[in-house]
Amino acid sequence: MQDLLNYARSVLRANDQGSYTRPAPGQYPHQWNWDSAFIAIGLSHFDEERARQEIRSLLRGQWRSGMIPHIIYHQPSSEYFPDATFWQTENCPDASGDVCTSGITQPPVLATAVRAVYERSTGRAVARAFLEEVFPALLAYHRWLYRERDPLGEGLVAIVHPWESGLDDSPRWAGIMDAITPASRPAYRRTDAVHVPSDERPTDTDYDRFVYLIDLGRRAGWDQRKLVTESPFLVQDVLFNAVLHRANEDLRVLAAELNELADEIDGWLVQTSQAFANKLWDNEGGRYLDFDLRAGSAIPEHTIAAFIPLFAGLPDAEQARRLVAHLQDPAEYAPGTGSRYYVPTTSKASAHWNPRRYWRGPIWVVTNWLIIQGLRRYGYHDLAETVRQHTLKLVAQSGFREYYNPATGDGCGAADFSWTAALILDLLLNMGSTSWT
Ligand code: 2M8
Repeated sequence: MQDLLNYARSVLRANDQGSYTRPAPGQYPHQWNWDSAFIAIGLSHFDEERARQEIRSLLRGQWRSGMIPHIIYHQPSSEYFPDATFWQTENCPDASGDVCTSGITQPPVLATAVRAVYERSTGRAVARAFLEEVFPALLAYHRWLYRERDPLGEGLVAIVHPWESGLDDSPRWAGIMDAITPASRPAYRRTDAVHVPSDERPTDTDYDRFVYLIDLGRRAGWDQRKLVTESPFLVQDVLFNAVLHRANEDLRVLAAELNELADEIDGWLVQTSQAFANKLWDNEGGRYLDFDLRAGSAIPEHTIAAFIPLFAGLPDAEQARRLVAHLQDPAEYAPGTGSRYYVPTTSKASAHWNPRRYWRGPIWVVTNWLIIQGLRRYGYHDLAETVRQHTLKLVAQSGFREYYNPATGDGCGAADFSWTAALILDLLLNMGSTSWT
């Protein structure tokens, strides 16, 4: 255990760029939104001030509208595509004037991370001052999400680009992406496959469509109303909304700490939980499904996203039982046919299942961590412990990689990965607990 802890800390130190932590050397030189939130959770175990710094540097990129972008470009780098200039966010009056950013967001884990950092802090006065400093920014972010991205006003936020989901080439997006014909799109050159074998990354066909959707945003001047009206990709994503709901629970606790009025947050909590029950729950299949707002129908793809509502306390006990049955089915996610470790990101029964390619099958420590927290919350402690042991075994065997082949345990993608290290620290030091302290 001590070796893994030291190794995890050394990976975070090596990726420390001064005020922010890059996800990995080479492949990801900038600051990513949800990576930094998870990194702050890891840092909070051994360097509280650096954890606060991680969050402050992310907030430097917050837009005047409240949006927190998915990438903050604190410094130029030719190693990553798209670079800072590609987004043309300078054409958007809402954009941050302070630092270059992308034009889209990512799963809003930040309030959850702030709560963890706040509650773990030993110096209470400093922690309190930090909370007072960042709380308005968190509230502005959540307000932006519900104001600009909930076109039906039903408590479900829509994403306009697969990168906003964090699970970029998830099979959930395949149908929509395949139907897009990227007739005209800017010229570009991928850099990701320089660092990582191309069969572990999204395909060129995926990238053409990722770029096409960025270009739509550029041409709309990142005007959210235009994007929501025009984007062929407009999805109420189960994972994104579950993470947001959990972040609202955490924001609610932080509001109470500061004696802030919380009626607005309470309203979001009620509305989102009703929408999960009435719209996203597929009673026949016993799981949650994303909703494609353009097509006006649910997306019938089975992936790990269906389990993330456990992390947010959204399912009732029976729904949780049905979700756990999928998780324990060797034909889908449990070790058995075609895999040896928990938890592949895509069901093995999916036509898109691929144990090496990015979000189409490999195990990610970040999704395992979310599932472990969810299982603990619902009292499935034995299964949570099994998933934790599998996760530790993968890193002990193959290092702190970006993702892992569930059939062999081999590491895939980038090496020395920050959120892998950060969340392994949390899994080692916060055993069995559902609270942050
Ligand atoms: C991956 O996404 C970026 C684009 O945002 C990429 O592939 O270039 C995803 O795994 C995403 O969830 C993650 O935040 C990011 C950095 O680790 O990499």
